Amino acid sequence: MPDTIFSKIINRTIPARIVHEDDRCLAFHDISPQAPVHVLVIPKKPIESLAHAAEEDTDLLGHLLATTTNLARTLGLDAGYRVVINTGKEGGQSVDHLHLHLLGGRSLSWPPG
Ligand code: DGP
Repeated sequence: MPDTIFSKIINRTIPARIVHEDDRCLAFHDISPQAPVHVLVIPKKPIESLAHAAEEDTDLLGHLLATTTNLARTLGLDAGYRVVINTGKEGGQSVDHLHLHLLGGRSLSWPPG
């Protein structure tokens, strides 16, 4: 998988406002926030998209979700939040490194565009 902007954030080649890091994932504020809280949670393992996750990534996917909900708690999103994984071209994915969007801090409409 070719390098993406997110692998550069992982290896600190480019800066980001990091809110969480552990051995398997990194979370940082989105550069173009769509809500008062908009954080991206990414695996350190370079997985291109959710569609590219393999059976062996099942624990990692669970860890990403658990990390996201822990962050929602620590960021004070007690009234609710949304977790989005854009996948592929028609899914609106623009960076080819799996990422979870954590959005909150305002009332979110549905359905998305
Ligand atoms: P998606 O469209 O689902 O692939 O979302 C990619 C997100 O990544 C988008 O909301 C903007 C964010 N993003 C792109 N480049 C950067 C960057 O250099 N730094 C940060 N923090 N976020 C970025």
